[in-house]
Amino acid sequence: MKLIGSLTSPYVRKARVVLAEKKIDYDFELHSPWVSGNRVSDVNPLGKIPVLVLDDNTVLFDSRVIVEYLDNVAPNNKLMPTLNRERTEVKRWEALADGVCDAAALVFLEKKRPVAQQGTEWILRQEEKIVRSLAFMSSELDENTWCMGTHFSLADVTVGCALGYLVFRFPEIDWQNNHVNLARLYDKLMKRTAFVETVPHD
Ligand code: GSF
Repeated sequence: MKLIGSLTSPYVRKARVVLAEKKIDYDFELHSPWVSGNRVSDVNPLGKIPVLVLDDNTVLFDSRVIVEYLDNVAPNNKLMPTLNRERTEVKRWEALADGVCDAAALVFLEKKRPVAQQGTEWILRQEEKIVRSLAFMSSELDENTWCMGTHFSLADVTVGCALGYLVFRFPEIDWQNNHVNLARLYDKLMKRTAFVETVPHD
């Protein structure tokens, strides 16, 4: 199988971390939807990465569909529970972490525009989502070892990628001191090979 994506996208990182945690071999093709002349929309009509191309040329997107597929394609190191209630809880963590990435990516893009054209209220609205979501994550994590309690799961992968994206694009956001338990979780995650090998960079 082949993963199409960039080295900066937190959603691509999520897929790469899952591939590594599941020890699945794949080809990685570097493409950014922001580079002119890119062919991402040839494979994904939404023009977004990540895209996973299966050996029979079936194309999968978005990252949530990709990681669920990957978790089920190999029986080892399960990242999503089978029980409906717990599975839903993991997916809620994922929705929250992806939502933080969505808001952060919007702010990043908005701030690339000329200052006079930037929507200050729009930026503030997105920043508030990030602040609230971090507080929610921290309160849900509480004193647990992992997001889901005692077991490492996809929830931790998604939170790690979201926090890593904030570290990468918004180092000025001091979530580490405001939420010490999230910082502890992040430090633990960053010791895993799958995270070390996928640290975002331009
Ligand atoms: C989000 C993918 C996305 O926005 C997912 O896969 O989970 N819900 C989707 N990817 C960005 C790349 S990133 O670095 O934020 C993307 O491809 N943006 C291009 C565009 O045209 O929006």
